[in-house]
Order: sequence, then structure tokens, then C-alpha cells
Amino acid sequence: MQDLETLRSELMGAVGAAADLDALENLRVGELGKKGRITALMKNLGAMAPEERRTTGAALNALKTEIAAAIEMRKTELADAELDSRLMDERVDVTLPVRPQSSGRIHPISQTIDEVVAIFGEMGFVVAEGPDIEDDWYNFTSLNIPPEHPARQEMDTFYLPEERDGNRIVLRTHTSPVQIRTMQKQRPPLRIIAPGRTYRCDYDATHSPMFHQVEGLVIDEATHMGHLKGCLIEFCRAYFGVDDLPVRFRPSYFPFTEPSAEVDIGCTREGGTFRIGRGDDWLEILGSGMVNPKVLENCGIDSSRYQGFAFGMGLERIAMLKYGIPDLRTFFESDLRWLRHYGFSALDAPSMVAGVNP
Ligand code: 2NL
Repeated sequence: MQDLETLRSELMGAVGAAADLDALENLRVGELGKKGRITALMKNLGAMAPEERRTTGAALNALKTEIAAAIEMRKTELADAELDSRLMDERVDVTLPVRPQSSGRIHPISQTIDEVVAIFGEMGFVVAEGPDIEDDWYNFTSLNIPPEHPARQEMDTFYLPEERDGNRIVLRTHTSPVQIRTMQKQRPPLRIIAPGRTYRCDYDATHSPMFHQVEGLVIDEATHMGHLKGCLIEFCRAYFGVDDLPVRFRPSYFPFTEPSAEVDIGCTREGGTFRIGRGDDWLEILGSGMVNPKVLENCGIDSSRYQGFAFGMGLERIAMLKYGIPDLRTFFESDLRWLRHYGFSALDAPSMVAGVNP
């Protein structure tokens, strides 16, 4: 018991003298671990008489608990002291310049898709999607495009190698196949828009082999040309942000619509400046028409009961007009300086509440 008292005061002294957390940890492992002196004494208990074993055992356990508690207390003390000294030493230099922040920009094509979707979304249209790789039937035949039509020529269309069954696979030249697929799958009434990538074999300042289109389709029992006109006038005014924008419908021809109309908006071209809005000049914006009954029948829709209208426009073109981007090729060059200049903040996404005209 006298030895235990000596050991106790020696260990308590060592705990108090541990200068840092490392020294304290070494002490804990050395004294309370398997090779420590307390453990060694416990090993002797087996050789003692029962009475002595009980009292010595209890004393050893109490000693071990007491030393462990003392180590824990010293540990908290040392950790607090270490934190205090760091807080005294370290300083925040408020004069340092802020770190440069690089934030991404929304590509003008994504922005334009979001704007168009917001406007038509407000009118009850939903977005439809489909594959970029189509076959001859979805891209041409179902749309009443005859075999000899120039759009089908090898020159304008990216054809993939012919399938074994003779099926011609193409990169879609417009997003109309998305609407064909939707008409096959869903029953009218339908109100959809199909934005997406399209492909044609062409490359100059106004054509890129990959470009973007948005097409729209409305099918119901009594949808007529008045709906087509109202819907597209509303779209042009909302998209360009001009309430009284003049809009003109000019007769045209597409195999998939009858009758067909091209849509022009009013503009001025004076001394090299170009402005959308009032003026005595016209600019073509989109194509439209009443869906040809043959196209409805090709999709299994009863054309004696249902009718509707469709339209299509090039997204690069309407983005260039609205945002003053002069060359279509720059859309796909991935030049970060261009994107920083013409891109949009992710924080002002277009909506009919916040506005579609940033
Ligand atoms: C244009 C003209 C147009 C359509 C696209 C369409 C789709 C189906 C049925 C009937 Cl499934 N029509 N789409 C109709 C008229 C014009 O696009 O100038 N696009 C850039």
C-alpha cells in the first residue's frame, strides 16, 4: 500500500508535468497500457491470499481510474491552451484583395430555349423530346415530303449507312419527327413544343451543320387559323419585348401544312442600323401552317375529327436578332471570351413572372 501511494504521487506529478498533448499521450500509453506498471502489479494479484488480493485489487483499480481521469483533465487543459495560443498568434488580414470568382455563363442557345419554353409554357404547351438519329419515315415520309423533294437530297442531309433491311437512317433535319412520335403515342388534344438539335450538310456565316430549332404543334377538334395567328403574334411580341410589334402572315408552301404561312415582323433598316419594331421593312421569323390532314392520318389521327396548326423556327436566328450576334458560327466555337460577352447569368432564368427579356 505504501508502494501504491508512492506510485500514485509519481504518476500524478508526471501528468501535471506533461508539457504538450504528445507527451501526455506517451504517458497514457506507457503507464496505463499493457506494459505499464499498474498492469504489472495487477498480474501479481493471482499469487496473493484472498483477503490481500481483494484490498490490493480494489486499490489498483481505483488508482487506474484516478490516473485516467487526471490524464483526461490535463488533456482538456493542454488543448485549451493550444487553441488560446493559436488565437493569439493568428490574424485575419482584412486588407487582402478578394479572391477572383469565376462564375459560368448560360449559352445564348440555352437562354433562348428557356425564353421560348417560358412563353409557350404560359400558353399551355409542354416540351416534347425525341432522338437526334431518325429514319427516313419519321424525318420525311410521315411529313408528306415526297421522294424527289430537294430536302431529301444527299447533299443536304446527313445519311448514315443503310440498314440491312434497306431502312435509311438520318440525322434529323428538323424537330418535326418529335411531333410525329408524340402524335403516335398520345391522343389529342395536343399542345407541344419541341426544341432541340438538328443537322444539315451546310456551313457558312448563316449555316452550321448542327443547329437548333423549335417547332410547335396544336391539335384539337376546332383549332383554326385564327388560333395560329393569335398564338404566333403573341409569341413574337413576348419574345422581342415589343407590345405593338407589327406581325405579317405571308402565304407560303410546306408539304406538311396546308395552307402554309411565313411570319414576318416589322423592322427598320436605315443607314446600316437595324431595329426590330415599327418601320416599313419586314423580316422573316418563322414558318407555320395548318397541319396537312395526310400527316394526321399518317400518325393514326382521324382528320375528319381533328385539325390543328404547327410552326417552326431557327433558334440561332432568333437569338442573333434579339441579342445582336453577327456570326452564326461563333455559337459553336466554344470561345470563353464570346461566352462571357454574350452569355447569361444562371441567376436570372427567364420566366413569365420575372420576364423573358434580361
Ligand atoms: C420553318 C418552318 C415549319 C412545321 C414546321 C410541322 C410539324 C408537323 C406537322 C406539320 Cl409534325 N408541320 N412543322 C410546320 C410549318 C413550318 O417550319 O421555317 N422552320 C425553320
